[in-house]
Amino acid sequence: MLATLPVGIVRPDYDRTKVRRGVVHLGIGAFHRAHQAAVFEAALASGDLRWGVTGVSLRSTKVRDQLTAQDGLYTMLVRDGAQVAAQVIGAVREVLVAPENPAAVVAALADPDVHLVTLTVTEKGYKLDRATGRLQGDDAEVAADLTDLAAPLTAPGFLVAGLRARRAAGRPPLTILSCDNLPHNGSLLRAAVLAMAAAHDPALHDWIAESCAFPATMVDRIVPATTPADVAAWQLQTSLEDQALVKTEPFLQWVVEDRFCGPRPDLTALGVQLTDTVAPWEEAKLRLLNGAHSAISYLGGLAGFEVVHEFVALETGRAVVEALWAESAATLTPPAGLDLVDYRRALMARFANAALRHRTRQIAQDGSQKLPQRLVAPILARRTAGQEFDALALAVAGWMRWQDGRDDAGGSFAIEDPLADRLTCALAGSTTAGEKVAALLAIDAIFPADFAGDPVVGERLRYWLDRLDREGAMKAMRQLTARVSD
Ligand code: CS2
Repeated sequence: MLATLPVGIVRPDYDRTKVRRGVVHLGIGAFHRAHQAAVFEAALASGDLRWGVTGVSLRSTKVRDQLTAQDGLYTMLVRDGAQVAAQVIGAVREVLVAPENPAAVVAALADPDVHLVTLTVTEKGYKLDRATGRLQGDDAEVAADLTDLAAPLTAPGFLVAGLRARRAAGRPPLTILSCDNLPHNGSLLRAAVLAMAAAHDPALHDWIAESCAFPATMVDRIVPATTPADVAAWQLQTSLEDQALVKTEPFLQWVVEDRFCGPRPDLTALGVQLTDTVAPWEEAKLRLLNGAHSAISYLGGLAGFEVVHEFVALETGRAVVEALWAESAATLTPPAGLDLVDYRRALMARFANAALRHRTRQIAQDGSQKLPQRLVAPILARRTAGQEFDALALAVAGWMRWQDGRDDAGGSFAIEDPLADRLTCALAGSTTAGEKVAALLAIDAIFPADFAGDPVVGERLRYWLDRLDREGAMKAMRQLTARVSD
């Protein structure tokens, strides 16, 4: 691949044969390849060759097959409107497919050269019950891993098996960085790992608790799924067929709690922000960027918008996003260095980046896992402060309406959500907005009791769901934004 690369494309200029394996990444999707892997690539490019990545796919063979065929190399296209910058990334040395060879994953985690583990396993990959904060007892994979770790199935299971092997071999502990969009992701991951370890070996549990580090992180970069059209367009332009190509925006942010238990690259020099408190960064990003994303995905998806930039190109779309931001921003305590006015302005420009073609359907996936931190938490904060929350309520009602599996034009789609069956069951027999809201609010894995039991919340959700049911998303959004500008 490198030999035939057109000029002008940044490529690894370090000796790839000398790169060591310093990082194991669980969940090697497009996001990792355009975010953390790009940072480790910069570490390698700076001459620190300790930070090659072993990627692990917990399910499918796709990324492994694609990357193996290209010696681990892939193109990262950074698109900003009409401008494109291309970089070939060489940081990923290999990809393991966990179900094919779980022992290889455990061995990688136990490798003495490995000091960092990063994870993008999505919200559902932590296998934690939101209501109790415990491992999901009714999950078959969790149950299997709690019994036997010979061939783990879950991310916490693999981590515990790997740490057990490290400890048995007298190797140093690991710093394990959750890079998923969850508040307090470090402590959540730590809780999942410790619960899994406790079920197997109390001494291992104590060793992990005392010596491993689980820093909280906030990760931010918009990385839409690569489409066959992206691959074809790049091939037409360069004659290179890159099935593992990723596309992204110029923006990249990684805020990491400064709590490591071993070696790390010079993260500050690589643009990573090290801090004592990630929470306010995380909260601002979850409520503003991700909250607006979810609102756009449901309301926009219902109204027939295929991609995010088309939604914000419309005045009503932008006004809905601004109304939601006005509500959510007031619930935040921004950290020093974060100006919310600038942040919102920059965010709108990022959403408007037409070259990304970020699909609303992609963002709509796994809503049950995303709603609590993105939309429910700011509503709760506004209720405590006695403030209105119509934009946020419309967004949650949009998610409720989405569960019909049918958009406003009658087009049908599948609900992609780990709780899809539960959602369908809950809604069976409900016809009115009131019945649907009551049925969905009863799911405590999504809605905490103080939210579900708040009559004002129930009333606003019924109001907006009824509007969405009767008149469609476009009219409901116009109604919301007309009120806002009153
Ligand atoms: C999106 C995120 O799909 C989604 O839920 O909101 O993937 C979003 O693009 C990233 O968090 C941006 O950093």
